[in-house]
Amino acid sequence: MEGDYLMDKNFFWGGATASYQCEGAWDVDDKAESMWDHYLHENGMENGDVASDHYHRFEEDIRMMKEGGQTSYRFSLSWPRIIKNKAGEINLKGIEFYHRLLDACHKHGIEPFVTIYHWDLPQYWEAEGGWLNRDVAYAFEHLAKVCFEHFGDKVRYWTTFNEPKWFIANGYFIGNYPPGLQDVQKTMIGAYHVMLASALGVRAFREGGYQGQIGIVHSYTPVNGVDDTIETKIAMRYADNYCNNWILDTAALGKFPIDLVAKLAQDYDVSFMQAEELQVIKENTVDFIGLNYYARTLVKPYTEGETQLVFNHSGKKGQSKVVIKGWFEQVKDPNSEFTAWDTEIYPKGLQDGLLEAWDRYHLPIYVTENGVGVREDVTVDQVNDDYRISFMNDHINAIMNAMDRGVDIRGYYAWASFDLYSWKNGVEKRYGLVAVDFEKGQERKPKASYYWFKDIIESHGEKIQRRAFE
Ligand code: BGP
Repeated sequence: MEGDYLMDKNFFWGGATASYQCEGAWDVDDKAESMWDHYLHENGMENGDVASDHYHRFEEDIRMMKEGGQTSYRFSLSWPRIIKNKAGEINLKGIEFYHRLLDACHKHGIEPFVTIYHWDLPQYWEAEGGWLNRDVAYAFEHLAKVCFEHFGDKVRYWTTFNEPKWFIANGYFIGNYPPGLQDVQKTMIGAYHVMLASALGVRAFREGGYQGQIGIVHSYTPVNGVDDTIETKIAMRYADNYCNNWILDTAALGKFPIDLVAKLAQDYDVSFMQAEELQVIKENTVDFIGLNYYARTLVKPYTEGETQLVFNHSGKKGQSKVVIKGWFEQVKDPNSEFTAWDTEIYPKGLQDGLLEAWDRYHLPIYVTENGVGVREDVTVDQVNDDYRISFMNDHINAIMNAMDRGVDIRGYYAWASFDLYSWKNGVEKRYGLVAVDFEKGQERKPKASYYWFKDIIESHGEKIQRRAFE
């Protein structure tokens, strides 16, 4: 095939994490409670109180990134660790923690790639309605300013939000994440406030004249249809608007998809969209986009029945279902392989998605998460995760194929740098390049994939086994 593409030496290779999923230390050093702390404690569920104890072990974790040849680390800042209360008071102990973490990155030559919000809203804001409350968008703007002011000289790559689609749909429409609602009107309001908050963050970044660039991270599920009929094409557009366009169009082009707004306006109230705020969204688009890729969305036209949104958090195959009444139905490709959590393994979707995103937005792209979650026995000397190696190989190959066709891709982050807490799936769903033995004193041991990744990075991608998809 064309092009043995070598990544240039500025291409970022790394892993990603999120504050709630790895830091632990949930009530240490004056950290406030997050909505996830509250929700999981209230419901007596497995939680991230300790997680991977990254709060106390970040030095070791970052040293291992360096030793694994990695050049960048994507992580998020915990809002309730940084801001104490609704009045916006700063917790200096939280600020100092992130200074130590950033210093450790720089000491090891690791470029920090920082997410401002990865889902851990302070509970003091959730108690006021969370993302349904317009004030929260402006509180996010304050948080963003505090972060830029304190960390601006140590960070060159910022993103406002991780995956608006995922935490808004799960929290307000599907109901499997806090605050656990199933309400379309509220989903729309929450989605709007998040996209407004993102634009306010971009505006604060630009007005402050800080170094570097700012983007947004999206949970990208490129849409395919089961056939070429006009009905399927219509279903695909609905699915694309639901899954992707309301985030990427809005962040990159400065406007919500007009057909989506028109469709929703038929049955719901859209008067919460205010002209001055839409102007802020229009004027403050991102410098780049981050795409998290796990799988595509394969759809057929809606046939009958009520909306059904069932997610598999048990790791027992065959439970998930997505039907949105009047819009589309998600289907499973019988020829594909699926994980125990019903995630399709489909590397071609990443290539297709990158080409599509480039075509639509023409902005630099970072693949900000990609990985496979499985049960693993971590008591062995070394986890031989050949399935992860083949998964990563095939997805990096997809990236290289897209680069060969001219897409400007600037980094690849494995999810995750090390094993961590997987939201409603607990810690049994493992994604890390490094095994963490949660039972045995948080012991860290690199998996086979960690060494494989090191080899790939040192070869600048040359050792990826290439193949064309068509
Ligand atoms: C993304 C999130 C991550 C991470 C990952 C895997 O949506 O940004 O936080 O958790 O998915 O998902 P899960 O842990 O649910 O398997």
